Amino acid sequence: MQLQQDQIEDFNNKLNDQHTSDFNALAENLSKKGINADSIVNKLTELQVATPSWALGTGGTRFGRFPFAGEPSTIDQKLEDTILLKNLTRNTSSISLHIPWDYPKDTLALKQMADENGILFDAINSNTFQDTSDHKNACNNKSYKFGSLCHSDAEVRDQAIKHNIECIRMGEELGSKALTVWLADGTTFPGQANFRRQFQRVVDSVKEIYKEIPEDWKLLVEHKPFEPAFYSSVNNDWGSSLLIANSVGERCLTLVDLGHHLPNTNIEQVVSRMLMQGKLGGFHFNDSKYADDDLTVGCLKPYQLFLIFLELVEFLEGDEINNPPLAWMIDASHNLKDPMEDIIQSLDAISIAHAQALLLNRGELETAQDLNDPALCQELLQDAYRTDVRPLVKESRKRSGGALNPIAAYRELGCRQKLIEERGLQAVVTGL
Ligand SMILES: [Mn+2]
Repeated sequence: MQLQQDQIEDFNNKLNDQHTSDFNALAENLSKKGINADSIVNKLTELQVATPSWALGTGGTRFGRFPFAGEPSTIDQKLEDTILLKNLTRNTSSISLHIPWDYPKDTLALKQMADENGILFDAINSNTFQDTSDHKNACNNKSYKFGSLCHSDAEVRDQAIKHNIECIRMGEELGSKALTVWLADGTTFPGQANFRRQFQRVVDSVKEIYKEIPEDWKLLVEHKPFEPAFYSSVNNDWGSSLLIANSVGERCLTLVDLGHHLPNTNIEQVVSRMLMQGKLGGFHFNDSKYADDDLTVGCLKPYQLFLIFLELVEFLEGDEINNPPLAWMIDASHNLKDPMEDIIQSLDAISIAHAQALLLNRGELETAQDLNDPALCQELLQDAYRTDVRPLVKESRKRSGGALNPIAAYRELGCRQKLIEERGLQAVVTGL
């Protein structure tokens, strides 16, 4: 389904008086602190976050899958949903594909449809963590049961390398500029494999893939401490990820997924370290309580998200950090909520944390840090965090043609109902 711009305008008209009054009041308060609200609004508009194709439908749980009606069952329908999200929020204008879940039948036609709607293709994701029934990621007809790029069998490694190269070629046709490699490689039991040999094989394999990366591309490596390698993952933490990136080459960078850390890891410090090394490639935003729960961004730890954004804003605003531009992506899974509403909430949480981080007076903080005044440092952080920045986020959406309240608009305009009418109650998304 396609939303017309006048549908969004009509929706906004009903909320506009209240919004204008909220925005003007906040802008006036901020100007007393020397902060220009318009400048923050522009920065919020500039930050575009990719929609992951696999999050447009319901994800599976360990015990089953409870599909949401009207899910996109083709790549064209996933693109349609991304266009809908773009029109409502104006904070997402690209889609991140996952191969072979999103194997396009006709890449040129898909690219044309995306071009016509102003949608770009973000990082393309390979998959060597499962044996698919169509064997589209398994040219040598080998199983990934005991790993892929780390495997003791050279033919399995060769197959995984070729799959990644195929993803690069597909991504080139679509205009993508990055390949993301997440490996489930590792061991489930102690002694099952040699840590050093497994790691070396992965580094050597990633080097082979890197040779095929076009000049204007990046190769992103994503770490994760476990699952399904419950005893040891080859790329288990930021340190291993950085080792791989440094061994492979300049355009091989690390990708931080907020759920891929052991509990209580100081993720904002990891972000700072990676930026300092010029090795942060991008993000997978989500939230979690226990592990890689892939919950809605900001639903549990909004203060952590704010602290991460302080590091990101230091990079975006400053000139001391020499790191390439970042790939901003959501990586979430939805079991209960309408996936579209969940992604809208995630985009909203990202914009809010970004706006809060932009409010921090960095000069005052630096002075307080130099004076060893932790109480004042906390006051400054929390003054920014506790400011209700929602009028700034709404203003950014309004100026760029989005809905002042995207979830309310999605519901009021009957979007899910229309998707069900078009696709049926039983439509099930491709993927896990
Ligand atoms: Mn991820």
